[in-house]
Amino acid sequence: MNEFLKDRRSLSKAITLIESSLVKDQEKASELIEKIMPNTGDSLRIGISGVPGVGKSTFIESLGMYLINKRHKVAVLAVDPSSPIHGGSILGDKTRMEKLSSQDNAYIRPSPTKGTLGGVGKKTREIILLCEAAGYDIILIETVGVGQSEIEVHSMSDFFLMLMLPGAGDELQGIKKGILEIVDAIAVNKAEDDNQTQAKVACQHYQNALHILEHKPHWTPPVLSCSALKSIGIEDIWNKIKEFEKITKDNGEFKNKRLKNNQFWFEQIVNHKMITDIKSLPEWENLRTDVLSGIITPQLASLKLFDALYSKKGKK
Ligand SMILES: Nc1nc2c(ncn2[C@@H]2O[C@H](COP(=O)(O)OP(=O)(O)O)[C@@H](O)[C@H]2O)c(=O)[nH]1
Ligand SMILES: [Mg+2]
Repeated sequence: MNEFLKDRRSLSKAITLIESSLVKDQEKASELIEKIMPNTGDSLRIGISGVPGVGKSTFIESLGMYLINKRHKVAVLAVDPSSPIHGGSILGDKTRMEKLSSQDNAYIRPSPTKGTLGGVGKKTREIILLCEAAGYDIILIETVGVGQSEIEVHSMSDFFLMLMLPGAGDELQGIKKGILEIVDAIAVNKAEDDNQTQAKVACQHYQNALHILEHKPHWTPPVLSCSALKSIGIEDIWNKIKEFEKITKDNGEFKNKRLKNNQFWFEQIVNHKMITDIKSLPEWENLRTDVLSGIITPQLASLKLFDALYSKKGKK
């Protein structure tokens, strides 16, 4: 653990630095990341997704408390693509995680209110590293199951859990086919009292749906049910996560996935830098205007733009 990150206040300050868009802060942030690198990587990163209202925050409160009682240090990152527009779910998250947020061994960082890229806080990966350097051994990343954010969160997790609602009929409508291909487990939440029969039906549906897909030979994603509100079924889900961790660590998949995630991250950084560089060229706005007025075709405009980019680079 990095000593200077040992309390939550210093961790928060470091995260604020990482999230800053000021150039001078960004340089400091890069230095900080380099410095903590040797103390990172030693955690289990768990992505948790599902439609708004499925119970993600409540589930995290329940699983988080379970883990705290098992002497883990738990960091929670909420990644919410809607936050820049709607003001985010910070209030919701904090009230749903009341018990957890008062624990010394828990750290809850709500989603940033600005500067998100592709729906997900673009600094989430760095924040994960900071939390690890601060000694958190379980990282829970909550994301709303809309748009690109699941893919992004999947690309920074070791284990990807999808929460579902009980109920017959339309189970598969809320879930895109691609998502079933990347889940490591599905949990049907709110499976208590009168909901139990419907939860069983939903479990069966997802089991069938997953059965059709080809999964990796060493792991068939299990479908479980739970009640985050009543803390039922949480231990079974945790045991499955641990089983997955053991299997994938033994066969090398765990490490492979992290390396693949790094490759994805690298590509994202390059894409982002490329776009920023291009859009900061003076030609960008001019050519956009020209395309809008119809005096140049999009194809020709893009060629001119890249010419401008590369000739600028050549001159450097
Ligand atoms: N009955 C029941 N309600 C739940 C359960 N988990 C969450 N809820 C409720 O569902 C609503 C949305 O929960 P929340 O955790 O904010 O969902 P999120 O949007 O996915 O983070 C809240 O009113 C919760 O109290 C559960 O296991 N059973
Ligand atoms: Mg939530």
